[in-house]
Amino acid sequence: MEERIFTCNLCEALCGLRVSVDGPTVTGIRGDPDDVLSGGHICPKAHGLRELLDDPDRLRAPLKRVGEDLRPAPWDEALDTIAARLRSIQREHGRDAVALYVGNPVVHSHRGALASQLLTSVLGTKNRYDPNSQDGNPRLFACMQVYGDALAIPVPDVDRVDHLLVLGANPAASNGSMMALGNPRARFSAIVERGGRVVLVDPRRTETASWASRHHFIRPGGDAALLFAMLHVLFREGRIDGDRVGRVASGLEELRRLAEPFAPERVADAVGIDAEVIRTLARELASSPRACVYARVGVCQNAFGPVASWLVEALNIVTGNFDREGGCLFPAPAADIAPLGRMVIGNHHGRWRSRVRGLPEFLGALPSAAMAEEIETPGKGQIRALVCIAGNPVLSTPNGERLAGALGRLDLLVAIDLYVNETARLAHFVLPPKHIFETGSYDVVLSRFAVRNVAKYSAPIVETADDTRDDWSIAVELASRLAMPAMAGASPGLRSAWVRGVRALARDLPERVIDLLLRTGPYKLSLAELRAAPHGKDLGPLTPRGPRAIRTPDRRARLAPPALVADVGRLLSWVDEARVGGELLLIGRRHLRSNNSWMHNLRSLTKGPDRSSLLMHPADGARLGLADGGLVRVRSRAGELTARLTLTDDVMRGVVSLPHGFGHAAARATLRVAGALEGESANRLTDELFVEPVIGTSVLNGVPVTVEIDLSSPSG
Ligand SMILES: Nc1nc2c(c(=O)[nH]1)N[C@H]1C(S)=C(S)[C@@H](COP(=O)(O)OP(=O)(O)OC[C@H]3O[C@@H](n4cnc5c(=O)[nH]c(N)nc54)[C@H](O)[C@@H]3O)O[C@H]1N2
Ligand SMILES: Nc1nc2c(c(=O)[nH]1)N[C@H]1C(S)=C(S)[C@@H](COP(=O)(O)OP(=O)(O)OC[C@H]3O[C@@H](n4cnc5c(=O)[nH]c(N)nc54)[C@H](O)[C@@H]3O)O[C@H]1N2
Ligand code: SF4
Ligand SMILES: [Mo]
Repeated sequence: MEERIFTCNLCEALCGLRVSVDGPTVTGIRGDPDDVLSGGHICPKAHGLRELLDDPDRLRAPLKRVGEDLRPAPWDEALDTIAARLRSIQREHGRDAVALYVGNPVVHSHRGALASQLLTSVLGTKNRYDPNSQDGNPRLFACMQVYGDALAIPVPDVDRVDHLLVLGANPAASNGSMMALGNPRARFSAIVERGGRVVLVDPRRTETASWASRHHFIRPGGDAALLFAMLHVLFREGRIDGDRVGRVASGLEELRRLAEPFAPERVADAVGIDAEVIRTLARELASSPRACVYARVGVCQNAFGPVASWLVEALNIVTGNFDREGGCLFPAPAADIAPLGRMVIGNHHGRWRSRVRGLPEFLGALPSAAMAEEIETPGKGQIRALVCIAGNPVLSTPNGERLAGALGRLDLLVAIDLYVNETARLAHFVLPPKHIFETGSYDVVLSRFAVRNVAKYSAPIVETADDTRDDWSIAVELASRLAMPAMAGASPGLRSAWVRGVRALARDLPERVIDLLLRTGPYKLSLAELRAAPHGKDLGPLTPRGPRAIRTPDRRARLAPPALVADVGRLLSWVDEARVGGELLLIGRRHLRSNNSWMHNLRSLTKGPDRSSLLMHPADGARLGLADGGLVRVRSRAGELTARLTLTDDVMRGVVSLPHGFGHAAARATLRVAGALEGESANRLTDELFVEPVIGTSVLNGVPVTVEIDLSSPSG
C-alpha cells in the first residue's frame, strides 16, 4: 500500500488529499496537511471520490441504444457510428444542426477543459451551450465590460481583508466559488479572529452565518438596488476620492448620476433592508482600512445579475479596494489558459443570436434556456443532434422537463458521462470517461481564482482495467474521425491508421500544453517541477497588478459601461413596482454533501436526513395553513412538483428554498442509490422563459411560485 498526493477536483477549494492506494483500489483518503493551499482541510465529498471509483453504477464501457435499452458496444463501433452520423447531419442540415453542451466538471481538470475546447473547435456550431448561463455569466460579462476582459476577474484577498461583504454565496456549503480557498472555514474564521468583519446578505440565514459577524436578509433580486443605494450613500456623504478613482477608472460622474435615484428610503421595501442598515453597510465598507464586496451565484442567478455584478466591481473600485492588498486582486496563475480560451471561445458577446428567441451569444455559447425551443422548432438551423459532455441539463437547466421531452426527439444524442444520468438515459450513445484518479489533474481554470498564487499538478494514482477513456482521449477520437472528411471515403485500413496516428500524437498533448503554459508563465515553472512537488508550489500572496491587468484601451476600468447602464431603467421600475407581501419567491440552496446533480449515487454522501425539502418561513406556513413535515404542491408558470415542507425562520418571509440537482426517480434503473432518494428537480419550477435581458442568464433565484397542501399524497 502506498500513500499518494492528489488535489480534489470536485469543487473549487482545491484541497490536497492523501490517498492510500493498493494497486487499482483506493483504501483511504484524508487531508494533506502539507498542501500549500488547504493545509489539511477536506470535506465529506473527498471520500466520495473513493466511493465513486467503486460505484457499481458507474459506467465501465460504452453503451449504445438498441430499442428501449442501452447495451454495451465496443469503442470503435460507437465512435465510428457517432462520427458518421454527426458528419451526415452537419452535411445535410448545416453545422449548427449539431449542438454541444459542455457541463461543469470539465473545468475541473486540464484534460477535460482541453477536451471541451477541442469539441468546440471541431463541431464549429453556433449551438454551443454550457452552465455559465445558469451560473457565472453575469460576473464574466460585468468583468468584460468593466475591465475589458471576461477573464479579468478579481478575487477577494481573504487572508488580509478586514471587512468582507458577502452577497449570495454560501461558502460553508459550496466551499467558495470564483475564489479558491483551500480551507474555507479557517480562512473565513481568521477574518473575524483578527478583529475583522464578515457581513452576509442572503434571503436565507445559511450555514455561513455561523462564520459571519452579521447576517441580513435580502429579498431575492434585491442586490443591484442595494448596491446602487450604497453607492448613493457614498456619493452623498462625500466618501469617494475622485482623484484616486480617476487614476484607475473612468465614468465616475456617470456612476454618480446613475446612483442618484437609488436613495436608501426608496429601495428599502423592495430590497427588504432598512434604509439605516443600508447606510451602515455603505459606511462600514468605506471606513474599513481593507475591505471587499464579494458576490456569487445567488446574485448572478437573479433577475439583475449583470447589473449587480457590475456594481460589486464599482464599489470595490470607488472605495479604493480594487487591485489592493486586503481588497480584491487579480491572481497571477502559473499556467494561464486565458489566451487559449480567448482563441477558442473568444472574448465577445452578441456575435450571433439564438434562432428562435434571439438570445445573445456570450463567450461562444448561447443561453441554455434556449436549448429546448431550438430542438423543437422546425426550420433551417434546427438542432437535430447534441453532444453532451459532463453535463446533466435535464436537471440543471430551467424547465428541465421540457428539455427532456425535446431531447427525446433528437436524431442523435451522445452523452460523455460517468453515469447514465437523467440526460444520458435519453441518449443513443453513452461514452464513459475515466475517474479523475486515473487521469491526473491540473486545475487550469480554477487556479485563476486562488486566494494565494499556487500551482499544483496531480499525476494519475490508480490504473483500473475498466474499458473507459479519459475525456480528452474521447474528444480526440471523435475529432480525428470528424476533422478529416476525406477519410470517410478511405479504406477502413487507412482510416484506422489515421485515427491511430492522431491518437498517438495527441496522447500527452494536454500535459505538453500545461508544461508550455507553465514555462512561459510568470514563474517559469515546468510540469516536471510540479511533479516533484506534489503538495504544490506556493507562489506567494496575491499582489497588485497595476494597469497592465486591465484590458480596456486606456487601461482604466469602466465604471459606467453602456451595455449595463442600459438595464438601470428596468431596475428602477422594479424598485418602484415591487409587490411586497403575499407572493412567494423560490431560491435555491447547496449542501456540503451534494454536488449539483451528481454524487447522489454515493451512500456516504446521501445517508442521513432528507436534504431536498422546501424551506418556508413559519409565518407563511401559518398564512397558507401548511404544516411542518407535510407534503406540498409547488407550482410556477413552468411546472409543478411535490416537496416535503420544512418550516424555519432561517428563511426570509415571502421566500421558499429548494435545492437543485434532485429528482433522480426517472433514472432509478441506472442510478440505484440516487433513484431511491426523496425530492424532485427544482428545475421543474424554474422557467426557461424567465431570463434577464442583458445576456439571457436564467433567473433561477426569485421565481414566483405558489404552494399548497398536496391533496394527492396520502401523507400530505
Ligand atoms: N457542496 C457543494 N459545493 C459546490 C456545489 C454544490 O453543488 N455542492 N456547486 C459548485 C458550483 S457549480 C458553484 S457555481 C458554486 C456556487 O457557490 P456559491 O455561490 O457559494 O453558491 P450557493 O451555495 O448556492 O450560495 C448561493 C446563496 O445565494 C443565496 N441567494 C439566492 N438568491 C439570492 C439573491 O437574490 N440575493 C442574494 N444576496 N442571495 C441570494 C442563496 O440563499 C444561497 O445561500 O458552488 C460549488 N460548490
Ligand atoms: N435551479 C438551479 N439550477 C442550477 C443551479 C442552481 O443553483 N439552481 N446551479 C447551476 C450551476 S452553478 C451549475 S455549474 C450547473 C451544473 O450543471 P451541469 O454541468 O449540467 O451538470 P452537473 O449536475 O454538474 O452534472 C455533471 C455530470 O458530469 C458527470 N461527470 C462528472 N465528472 C466527469 C468527468 O470527469 N467527465 C465527464 N465526461 N463527466 C463527468 C457527472 O456524472 C454528471 O452527470 O447547474 C446549474 N443549475
Ligand atoms: S472542499 Fe471541495 S476540493 Fe475540498 S475535499 Fe471537499 S469537494 Fe474536494
Ligand atoms: Mo456552477
